[in-house]
Amino acid sequence: MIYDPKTIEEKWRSIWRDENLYETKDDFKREKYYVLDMFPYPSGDGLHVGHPKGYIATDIMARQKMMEGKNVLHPMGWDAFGLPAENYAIKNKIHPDAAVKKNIIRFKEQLEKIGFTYDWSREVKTTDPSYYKWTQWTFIQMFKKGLAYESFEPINWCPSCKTGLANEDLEDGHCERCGTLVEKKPMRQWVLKITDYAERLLDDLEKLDWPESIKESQRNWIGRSVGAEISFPVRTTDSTDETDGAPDSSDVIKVFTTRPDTLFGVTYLVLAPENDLINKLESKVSNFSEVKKYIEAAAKKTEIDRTAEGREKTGVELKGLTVINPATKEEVAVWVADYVLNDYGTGAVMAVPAHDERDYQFAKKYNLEIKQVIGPYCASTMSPVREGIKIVPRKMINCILRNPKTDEYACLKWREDFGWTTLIGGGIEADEDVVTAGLREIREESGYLNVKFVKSFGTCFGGGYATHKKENRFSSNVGLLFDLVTDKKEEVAEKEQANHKIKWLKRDEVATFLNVESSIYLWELFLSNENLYTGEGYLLASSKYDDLTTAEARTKITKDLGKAVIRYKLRDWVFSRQRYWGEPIPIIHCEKCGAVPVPEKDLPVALPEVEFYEPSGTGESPLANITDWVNVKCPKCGQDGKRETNTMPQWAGSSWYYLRYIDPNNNEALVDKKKEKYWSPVDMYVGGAEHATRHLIYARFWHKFLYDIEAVSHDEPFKRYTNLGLILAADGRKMSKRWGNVINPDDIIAKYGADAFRVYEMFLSPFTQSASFLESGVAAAKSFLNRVFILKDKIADNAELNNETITLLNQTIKKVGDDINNFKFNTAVSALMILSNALADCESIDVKSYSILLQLLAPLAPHITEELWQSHGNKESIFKSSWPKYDEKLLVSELTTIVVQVNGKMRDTFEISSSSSEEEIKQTALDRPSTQKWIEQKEIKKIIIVKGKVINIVI
Ligand code: ANZ
Ligand code: ZN
Repeated sequence: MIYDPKTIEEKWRSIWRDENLYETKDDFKREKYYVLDMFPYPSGDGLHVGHPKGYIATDIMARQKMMEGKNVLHPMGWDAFGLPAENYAIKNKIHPDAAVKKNIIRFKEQLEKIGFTYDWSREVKTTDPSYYKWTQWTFIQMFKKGLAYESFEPINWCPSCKTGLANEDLEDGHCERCGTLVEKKPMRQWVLKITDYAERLLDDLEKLDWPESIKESQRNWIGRSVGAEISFPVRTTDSTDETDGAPDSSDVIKVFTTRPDTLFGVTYLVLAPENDLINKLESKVSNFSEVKKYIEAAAKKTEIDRTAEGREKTGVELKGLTVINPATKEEVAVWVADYVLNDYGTGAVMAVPAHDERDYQFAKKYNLEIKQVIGPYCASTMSPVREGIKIVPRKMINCILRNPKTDEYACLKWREDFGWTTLIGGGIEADEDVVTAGLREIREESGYLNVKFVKSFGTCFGGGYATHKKENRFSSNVGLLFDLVTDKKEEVAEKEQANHKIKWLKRDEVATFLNVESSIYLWELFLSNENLYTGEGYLLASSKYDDLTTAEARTKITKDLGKAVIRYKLRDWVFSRQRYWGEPIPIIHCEKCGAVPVPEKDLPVALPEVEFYEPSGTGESPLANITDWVNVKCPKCGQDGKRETNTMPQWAGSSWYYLRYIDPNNNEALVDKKKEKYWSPVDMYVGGAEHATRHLIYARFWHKFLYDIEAVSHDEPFKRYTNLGLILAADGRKMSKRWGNVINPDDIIAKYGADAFRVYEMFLSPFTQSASFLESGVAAAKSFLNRVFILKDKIADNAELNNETITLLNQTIKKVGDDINNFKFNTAVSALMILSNALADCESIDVKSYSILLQLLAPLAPHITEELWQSHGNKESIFKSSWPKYDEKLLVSELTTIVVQVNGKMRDTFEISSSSSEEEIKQTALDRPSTQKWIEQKEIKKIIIVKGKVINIVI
């Protein structure tokens, strides 16, 4: 008999179906395993060979867990609402429901051929009224808890899809579906308060066995920022005001900052163009028409346009008013600029150009003051701070003395035993300002008398151990630039001369000459002329907060002058769509009672038939035109009311489908409590990485809400999750109709069989990596299966495997089990190839060993293994057999060969159990006459043993 997948595969699939082999029972006494795929959209194109990769992996897992005796749940269903299905339906002029039905039949046909273990009696479809009844029910529970609310904020609007979108639906400011640039459009919408769950969504990531990369993208999406809210009182600069410039107590501008430590460096404030305060302040703003024009222009820009790095910043000052910096009591100008967004923080920013990149660019452009209040810490590496010794603070100056005629710079070379090379500098004395100190130091150290102060360009802190004073120093170092006017100079004192010499260097020689960190930092600062420092350090020019670390200062300044707050980047979930093909939002609007939820007994609110389901584009859903559906009585007061006509987004139904598989036909509850408790959480979930900050955030939120209302018993839905890498076309591109590179699994299976297809997709690459699909690889997988098939001819009654092969068999049992659990299917396949080759090399093989090979291969290639299993005397399915166990003792090969050397020359060999000790190896070697012959009773000086390999006897 030859290996013919066609007859084998169809035969077994029909037997499995007849025997209900994959029916999952709620057998609460057995240990459960719930393995889940992200369910597909049944699109009109059907499956290509890339789609089943994850399904094959979970199927392998499911089959292996079945063989381990677990009660396995491995369901499948359809995510059939939403834009893809609707757009397909519009394009092909069929009702979305009819299109979905047709597409599902096609998908199922394709999936069936691959030989999956789905229990189709648990199939769910998000578009079934009996399913979306519970999507609507959950919405109503959220509404009752204040978590679903109506909002009129401007939202993302896709002009091509003609619907509002959530932030999660955007990719770089474009519609994730169609790629169109998204606009901001103010409109009424339903929003879910996912932000109430931000903290738990963030904290509970710790509990999850998920790839770190996915957790990290969720963390970034949630975007927790710890900071402070600080209030700046508004002051009108109109001096005729009788309050005479005193703060007008009614108006304050609140800002959110993550850097309250920079408060003393605030040189202006910025409001977002949409900030309501601007209109409130209208009467005080003397150039309001100019401001208004700017705001109108900003409204036309996208968020990406406004915030993209390196984009030219624009803004307009609000003339006629200032605010008071609560720390310095100084007046600060207020601007409106579109680099500030209205929906983050308070929509207002305290600008600190010396320490914030965006503010810096803005200040440069509009010539606003840049005031340094943080200095970096430059630790000395030549003489590091020593533990446990007191730290003496010092105020110092570092001078760059320039000869403008030659562009040369005076530096100091210190005595050999100090070894320093620095700028000119020293401590500031009690009665001195920095310039006086600089002039004095230059005179003392270089003798030059005629120098001119140019500017002070920045400060840094330094720290190190001062050997000559036996103390640690913490210094602030102000950088000053001086120009040499004439070279008139006096004699430098002997004491100074003994310590250091002046060296004049060219501009490009200085950097390599200097070796003290603070000098190097200041020199580079001087060269770059960029007084922007965004890092941590110590405070300066901040009165009583001077010399505090930035971290200490954040706490202190927040406490004294602000209020600690935590902000999240996560926004509430814009939950309504102005489209037809979605779950109707179960709300009735009543003039008297407002928004009233549909009574639970009236659920589901079924999606009515319409004549035209194309979006209107006006922001109204096509449902708005069906008057007899829209007009209903208010459930509360009985007066005339109107149904909500927005529908839910595509992500609604997919946020909880995994719960419905547990109890798909329940009409009384979303899921039965006992069943839920047994099956939850999902043990293994597999899907695409693109869902990291969409579905996987929404589902976690939805689930946590259900947990809070005690509808489910666990607070996280998916215990373990893994990404899958894409399968690309042979040309390295994604498979797509557009590129004409789609391969249909039906064709591959017709040619090579489903088992070869499955084995190939798993062998192709590590599971999480992408790789190109090559038909030649499927052919190779088929010939591997063929080798297993013909191996059966080697089975003999009294066959016994040699020790080496027994070891390999045990190793393979362990490896394949571990690999499947760790999603390393490619190495599981190669281990099985090695084993089958080793068996092929044997004279004959016993039926038991052959059966083990079949069992190990069964999850990957279920049809061929079932065929061979049952044709070798087994009456029941291979998937009802127990997963093979390995013998720990047999994992290392039993005997190893030891080489005996005498004085490094090989003289003998012998075999010994590989688990034997060094002492045993030594004794065995010495007892052997063939070894003794070479030792000749001489004294043994030393014995060296290389475990498992060599014993060297030195005489
Ligand atoms: C002053 C400051 C000084 C800031 C400094 C930073 C550095 P994250 O970390 O992303 O939360 N900011 C606050 N609200 C903003 C808004 N609506 N639009 C644009 N920018 C806004 O960012 C918080 C920082 O972003 C805040 O801290 C604020 O600038 C700015 F040396 O305040 B910072
Ligand atoms: Zn779109």
